[in-house]
Amino acid sequence: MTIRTLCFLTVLYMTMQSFTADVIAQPIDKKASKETKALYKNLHTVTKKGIMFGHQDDLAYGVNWKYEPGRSDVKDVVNDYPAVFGWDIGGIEHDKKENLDNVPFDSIRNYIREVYGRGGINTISWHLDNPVSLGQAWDTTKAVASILPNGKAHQKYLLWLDRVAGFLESLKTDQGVYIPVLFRPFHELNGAWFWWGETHCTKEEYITLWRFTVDYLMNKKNLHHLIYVFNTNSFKDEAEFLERYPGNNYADIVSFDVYQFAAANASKAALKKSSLQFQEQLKDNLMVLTAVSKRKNKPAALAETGFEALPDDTWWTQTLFPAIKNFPIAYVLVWRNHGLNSENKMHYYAPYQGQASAEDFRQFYRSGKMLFLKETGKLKLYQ
Ligand code: BMA
Repeated sequence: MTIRTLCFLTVLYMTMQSFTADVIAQPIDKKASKETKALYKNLHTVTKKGIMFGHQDDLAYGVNWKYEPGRSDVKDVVNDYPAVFGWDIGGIEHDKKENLDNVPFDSIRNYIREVYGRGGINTISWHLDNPVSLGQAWDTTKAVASILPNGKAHQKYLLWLDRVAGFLESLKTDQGVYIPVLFRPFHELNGAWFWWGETHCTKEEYITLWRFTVDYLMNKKNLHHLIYVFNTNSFKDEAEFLERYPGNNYADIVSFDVYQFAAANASKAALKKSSLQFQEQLKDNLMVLTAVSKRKNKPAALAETGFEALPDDTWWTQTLFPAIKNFPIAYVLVWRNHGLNSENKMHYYAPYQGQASAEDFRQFYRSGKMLFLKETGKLKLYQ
């Protein structure tokens, strides 16, 4: 090979590399901030290192405590924080001071700043009330068509979006840098429990709502620090997963939620059976998700999972870990540690100090595959 050919091939190779990197790295928002673009690129590459662990409302409260600065049930167990922190802004649409789970929005903003400062990731969901009946997100009175352009409640929806935008706009550092957020609105879209769920609106209505929302936040409100997370509940096949996908120009991350359930006081045998069923469903869905993720060049995530009150003390190493470990997903997030709820039932998904699965969670932590904040803090996810 002549020197000229060699030079030509080297330049060609480098150009192709940078082209591939470019294609991988771009969020749907062409004007995404520098930090948002960097985070998005890193969500693609983090899978080479492992799977980030996430927890909803982690810094706000845990089982038997609330609002203790620096505390986290996860940290109490493994001496490290999660890498991903979930927050919910349900209630912001009414300009409330607190979200639907009574966490003050001012505190959420501060936690989000804290997480960013430590190199962690914030994700926001929105359990917004039903805009027609004003019942909660679980009130399935028909509403989607009404809030679309020309619908009766469209102006109300714009006001609600203005309030969402106001909160998102306020997520800045002291230096005025916008803190990137993985925004996951209208989640679990193929379920029947939310008013935006599959049985309560048509495919066209859902997609129009999604696209309208993204366009409004991005172009009307000029928010350029959002990474949009498309999210279903568990599904039977790829066709179901993608049925209401808004298109490659409208989603950055593909994800789904799935929980394990078992009867109260289930026997060991019943727990085993439920674990096997859960693993089968999870692996089957992750197979589809990661194939879609690869094809579309969009990072994948298990956006919510868990087994309420962790009745299985080896759930982390024997159920969750074996099911997820071989899949290239950016993160897995478990739901909130509320503690005793109004129905006198324990509602939590991460272990706390002394909880039966705590030792198993420490093993899960030590697997080397799961990434927590000490590790992701070093990865410089925003650069
Ligand atoms: C649900 C439960 C509810 C909560 C809602 C929004 O899964 O945890 O108690 O209000 O999420 O966080």
